[in-house]
Amino acid sequence: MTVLGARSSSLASLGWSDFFGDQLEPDDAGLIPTRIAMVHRDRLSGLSQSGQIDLTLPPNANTGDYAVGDWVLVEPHDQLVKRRLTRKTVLERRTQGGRVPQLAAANVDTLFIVTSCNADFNIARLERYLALANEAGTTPVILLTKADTAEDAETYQKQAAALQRGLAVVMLNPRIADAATALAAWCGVGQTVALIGSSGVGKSTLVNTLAGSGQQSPQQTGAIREHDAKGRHTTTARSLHAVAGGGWVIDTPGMRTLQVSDVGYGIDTLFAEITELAPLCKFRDCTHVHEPGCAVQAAIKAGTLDPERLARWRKLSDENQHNTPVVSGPRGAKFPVGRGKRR
Ligand SMILES: Nc1nc2c(ncn2[C@@H]2O[C@H](COP(=O)(O)OP(=O)(O)OP(=O)(O)O)[C@@H](O)[C@H]2O)c(=O)[nH]1
Ligand SMILES: [Mg+2]
Ligand SMILES: [Zn+2]
Repeated sequence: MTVLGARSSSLASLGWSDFFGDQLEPDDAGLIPTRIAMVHRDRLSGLSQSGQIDLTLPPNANTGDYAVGDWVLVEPHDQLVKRRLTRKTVLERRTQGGRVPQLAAANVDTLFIVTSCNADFNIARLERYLALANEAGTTPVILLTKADTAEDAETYQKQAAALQRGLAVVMLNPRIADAATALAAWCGVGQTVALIGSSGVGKSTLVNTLAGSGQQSPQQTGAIREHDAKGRHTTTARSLHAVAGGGWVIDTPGMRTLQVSDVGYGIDTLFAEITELAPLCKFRDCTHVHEPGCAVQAAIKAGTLDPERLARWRKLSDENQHNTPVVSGPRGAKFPVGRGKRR
């Protein structure tokens, strides 16, 4: 099955940059830089300058160790993956009950968080995606689909735009070519975007539109259930696709739940208006609940901070703390392990 817009490309147009070039050692001469394009349960395929390659996994390696978008160095005679290069960004998530984070995509510049103007739209869930994007070091953009089926699409747009400072929100219909024009700024040559969101919001439909009419639609799409707007999990694997005249887009299967862990930085960025007030509280370890001299509670009283936003910040921060493994440092001090980036 060909899932990729087969085209021979320069390394730069595949998303290669000095960040990866600087990792090459003299011994690596002769190995082929290859971008992981599809991860299956038992095999990997990649894209190099000369096109698509089926890759051979090194002994004892697992396909789960690789993410779509990863850069690897490949032996030319047997397509063996010799080495994976350090990631610029990585999107990973913990599934409910799962201990090992699942890799969603790597080396992504922009994360398109896709939601529909219907029962799928959920502010607390969008905030989870935003925390994940911020933590990973990717720029989040919210894409609002199915405005054509809603009467009050602007209300959705307003609510989404209020979730984070400077957040771009784009209302579009993934079924028409205008959608590609609206997203062109993020899809330039060498740029990589990933799509994330619930099943049925139109991610694969958008991939097909971004791929352009010049090639066969790379992705299958599926109708949603009318009564609750839920999708049918049509996409089951992650894959990389060429955007017509531009960069690359990663399609992912619709998510049911998103647990956060190790996204402290992502939450601080998302809730900047709360993060900025905390240093003004009287107590350094203020929980912003009952303490005297609390700048956050003062802002609530003054009407400059939304109490519901504070409640959601608390819930997400608590969950993050609960899910983030800690190690004991010197004198028993606890600090979180790792930062979720560049691995
Ligand atoms: N009316 C309308 N329908 C849309 C729009 N965007 C997508 N659809 C339809 O929504 C359905 C689901 O689209 P998909 O692209 O398969 O959704 P997905 O997000 O890839 O879903 P999974 O692969 O299950 O995660 C398809 O029938 C699309 O034609 C839109 O803006 N308006
Ligand atoms: Mg899909
Ligand atoms: Zn406080």
